[in-house]
Amino acid sequence: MKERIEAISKELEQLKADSVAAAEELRIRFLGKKGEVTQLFEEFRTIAPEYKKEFGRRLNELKNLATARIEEIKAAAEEANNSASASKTDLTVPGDPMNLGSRHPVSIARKDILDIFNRLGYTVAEGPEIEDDYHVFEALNFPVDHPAREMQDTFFISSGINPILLRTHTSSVQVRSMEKMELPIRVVCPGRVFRNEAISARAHCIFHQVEGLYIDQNVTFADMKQAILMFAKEMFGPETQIRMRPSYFPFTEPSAEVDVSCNICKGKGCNICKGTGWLEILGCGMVDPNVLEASGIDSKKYSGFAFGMGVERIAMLKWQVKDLRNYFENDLRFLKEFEANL
Ligand code: 2U9
Repeated sequence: MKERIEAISKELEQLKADSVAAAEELRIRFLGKKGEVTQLFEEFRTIAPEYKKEFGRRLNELKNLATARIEEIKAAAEEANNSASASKTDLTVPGDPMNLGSRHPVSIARKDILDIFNRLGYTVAEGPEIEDDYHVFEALNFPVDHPAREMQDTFFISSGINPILLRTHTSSVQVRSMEKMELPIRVVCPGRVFRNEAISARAHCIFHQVEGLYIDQNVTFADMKQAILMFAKEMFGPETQIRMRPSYFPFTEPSAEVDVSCNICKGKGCNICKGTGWLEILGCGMVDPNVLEASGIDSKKYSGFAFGMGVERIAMLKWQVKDLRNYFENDLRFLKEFEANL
């Protein structure tokens, strides 16, 4: 009996079945009414009592092994059967449409802006959204009583000599670039900015900017005008013209606001440009000597220009988005409009 138990165990280890029916046949062969294992249980009745304990244990082990192995073989056969029927699937049936995501218009505009300045030799610099008063206001020549420094305009995190706040512009990143980079400097600084404003179709308390800074010897207003003209043509089309209007910022002198010719009506006047033929896209100016000196740059030897733009605004003008709030609502009907711009 011992030899038979061992032989059946060995055979069970090596068994295979190529169908569920073959697995069932194996079950009958070993565990059926007249099966090999069942037979051994019959013979067990006749063995001498002193062997009963040992063979009882061995026989139960054999039965458990046979049951487990045949279950395993059956499951494997079922699995093989399923994948064989899967391969009979009609591969010509059209697939279910897949919902592809798309880039957010603000991301697309940000990338387009950075790519253009990258081709002009500008590298990208980023910095913290939580900043100190020094890098956001003090180093940028903001007078102590400037309204931007008031609670109504800026989100403060702490008070004191050099309060911590949410940056209101990415100019702080250019200040940090001036502190650590070697001259000449040519950087563009993209990022989120925060202003304590009521939300409307044209303003939001969080928005995105790209600012730029170029500092070298003999940098002139004409260089700035040329860089901005190049940017405008690349962004809004080769026919685009620019005009500059005098303006004021604490950190630049002289300063200007830049308009592009309206590419909807080609300058004739329409409801997008409110009949003027022009659309404001950015502010710019020659870096104020006080700003250069605050970061340890000799303003007698070096000069530079800077510019700043709102990314949401650029994207509104490029794709005629009427309400800024669309950018923050994540309505798929709006976002899907930009699928083609990946
Ligand atoms: C340094 C020196 C000068 C950055 C500049 C502007 C003009 C400007 C606004 C446009 C719309 C911000 O998003 S907006 O509200 N920006 O008009 N920004 S010049 O000037 C700098 C920056 C850093 C060290």
